[in-house]
Amino acid sequence: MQGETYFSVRMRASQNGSHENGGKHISGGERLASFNGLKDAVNALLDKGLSHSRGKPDFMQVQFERVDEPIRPLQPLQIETNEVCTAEDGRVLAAALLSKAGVPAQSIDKVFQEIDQYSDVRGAVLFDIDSGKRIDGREEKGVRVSRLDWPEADFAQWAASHGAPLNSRIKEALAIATKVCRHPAVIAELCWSDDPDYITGYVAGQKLGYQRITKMKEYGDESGCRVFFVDGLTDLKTCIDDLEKKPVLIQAGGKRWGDH
Ligand code: PML
Ligand code: MG
Repeated sequence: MQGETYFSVRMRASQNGSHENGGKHISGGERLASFNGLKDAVNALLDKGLSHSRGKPDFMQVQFERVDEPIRPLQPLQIETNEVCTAEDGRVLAAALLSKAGVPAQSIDKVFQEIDQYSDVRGAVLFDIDSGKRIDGREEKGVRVSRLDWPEADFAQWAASHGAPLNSRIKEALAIATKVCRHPAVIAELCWSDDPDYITGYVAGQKLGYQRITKMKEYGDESGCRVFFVDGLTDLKTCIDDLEKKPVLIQAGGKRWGDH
């Protein structure tokens, strides 16, 4: 993506004070926008943070900054939806899919044992399958995948042609999974929402695609997770930097972003 200047726009909202002062995480969001699109992006993120099932925020930060690196266009991962009846079935299926993606059984078991601790992490946990340990060292902050977006018109076309709901949650989650699974050190991602009214989660991998699982927890439960399984990581700082800062735009159709 060349020519126009783009900006990374980020929002985070919490309750009972800011995140760093122990507030409860309510919502976060990321966009990439041209200068003319900044107002819409900021307004969309403001709306997202203000109308959330996790509660009303009393702290919000919305910031934007110019992106100097070229933006990489990526095709979204293939999507599939797996219907399950119970959260237990969902987690068993998630474990099988992680195994199919190449995550060893010991790492899968360890992550599911530690999953309650991971629900306090605002971003993602980086779990190394060699050492069988969490390695990001970011405590409650975790790794915040940023600088990514999927333009609405392209997403709408993609959703119509894949029979997928026109839902910004899917758009955002599939964009994250696509960016993260493209990283050479990432084997797979496991995620489900921390929102009490949303129980679908997914396992994703570059070959596996984006495998939605319709029930990963019970309604009312506010614990979610996002875990990136990594292998052969030689430089942790660069990997975190890539996930957080390398700009990516999801583009399912042939049209260049910015074309009209
Ligand atoms: C989230 O809401 O934070 C994650 C949502 C994951 C599942 C999205 C989907 O339905 O595919
Ligand atoms: Mg959430």
